[in-house]
Amino acid sequence: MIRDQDTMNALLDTISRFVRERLVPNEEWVAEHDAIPEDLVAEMKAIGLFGLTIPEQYGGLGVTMEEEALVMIEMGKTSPAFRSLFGTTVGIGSQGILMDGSDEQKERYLPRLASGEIMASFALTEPEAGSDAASLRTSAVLDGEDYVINGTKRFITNAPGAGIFTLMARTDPGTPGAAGISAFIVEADTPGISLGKPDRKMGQRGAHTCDVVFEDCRVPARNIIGGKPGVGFKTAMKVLDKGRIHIAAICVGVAERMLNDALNYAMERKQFGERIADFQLVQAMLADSRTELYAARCMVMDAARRRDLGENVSTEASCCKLYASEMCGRVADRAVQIHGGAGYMTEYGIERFYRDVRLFRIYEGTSQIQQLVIARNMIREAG
Ligand code: COS
Repeated sequence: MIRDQDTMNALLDTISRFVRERLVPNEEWVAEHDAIPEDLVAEMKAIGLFGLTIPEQYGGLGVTMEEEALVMIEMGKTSPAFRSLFGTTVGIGSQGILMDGSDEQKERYLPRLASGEIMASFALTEPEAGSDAASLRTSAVLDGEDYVINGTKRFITNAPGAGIFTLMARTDPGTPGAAGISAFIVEADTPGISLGKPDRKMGQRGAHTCDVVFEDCRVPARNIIGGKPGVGFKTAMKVLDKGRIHIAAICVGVAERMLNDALNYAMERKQFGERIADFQLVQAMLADSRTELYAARCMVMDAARRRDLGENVSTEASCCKLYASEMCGRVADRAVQIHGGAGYMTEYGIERFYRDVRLFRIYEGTSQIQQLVIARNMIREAG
């Protein structure tokens, strides 16, 4: 749902210009220095990117899912590390508070997230609990007015800069699986929290992940999201349903960028006396990419609109994440292929995207987890 077409067009125009004029020229610098320049961070805040999904009453832009998808497609047209900087704050880090939090929790945290004063991270994954998220072991034991938290969270995006964590921990050790899990808002400066050393990754340099270790970390019981223990896994799953549409939209944007780069290269590069764009085998790669991209875009927009209408889009979100991330991987592969030897060379930039997009098929649920969610939902509905 688009609330006001003129306002939306103006926002998309601003973001598109920002991406073209400010982010694209800095892609190499970011990859080389593994950091995003402070002036760009300030500009992202000024545009409102950190508050994109946070309701206007808390100082955000309060975009709908359809609007969010359109913004993410634009943001996708540059290095994914830029999106990652605000992605956890507008996405998986904040949405649990928005969906299930109390009014007091919303008032306390959302305005500071919306302004970019603090960032939010989502702490679900553990060394022994990745795809099988419900097996997480981090414990939260009630002691007076507080829960005492112990455990390690792994590969936590934006943890080094986070002001708060949306943390999933087991409050009921006697209940295995999902029902014993609660979601907490944990302030990052709480004593007992330490960060692991920064992870060294295949790609997305400039986006930072690390372990977050909780040792006898005391968190007030009132920081359980919505004040309800035992429903944290469901909160996490609802957050991920939305996050999967967001990631799929990013995949569409990055694929558009890579395909555009490949097309431009194919129209300039000459071999056998002709532009390589005029060779049918190259055209096949361009055409297949365009077709798959169009399909992914249609899927994302449809799922986003349905979600805005209040439908349960768990299946559609997984379909989008599965298809768009796999599509993005295929487009990256073809884009490198069209560039030939240049595709393998750092200076052309396309090999960087090839490495960057590999993550999309893994995080916020691997392709295999999406397949599992889709098939399970089908079976449940048929039964
Ligand atoms: N929305 C709301 N509730 C949901 C839900 C959703 N999308 N998906 C599951 N639930 C509920 C279920 O209804 C169930 O509740 P009841 O027992 O009351 O019925 C509960 O959550 C447990 O669900 P389920 O039995 O399906 O859990 P499983 O452990 O079998 O598996 C998967 C769940 C595999 C789908 C889940 O662990 C998953 O998504 N894993 C990937 C995790 C991930 O994406 N990690 C990335 C980290 S963030 S980068």
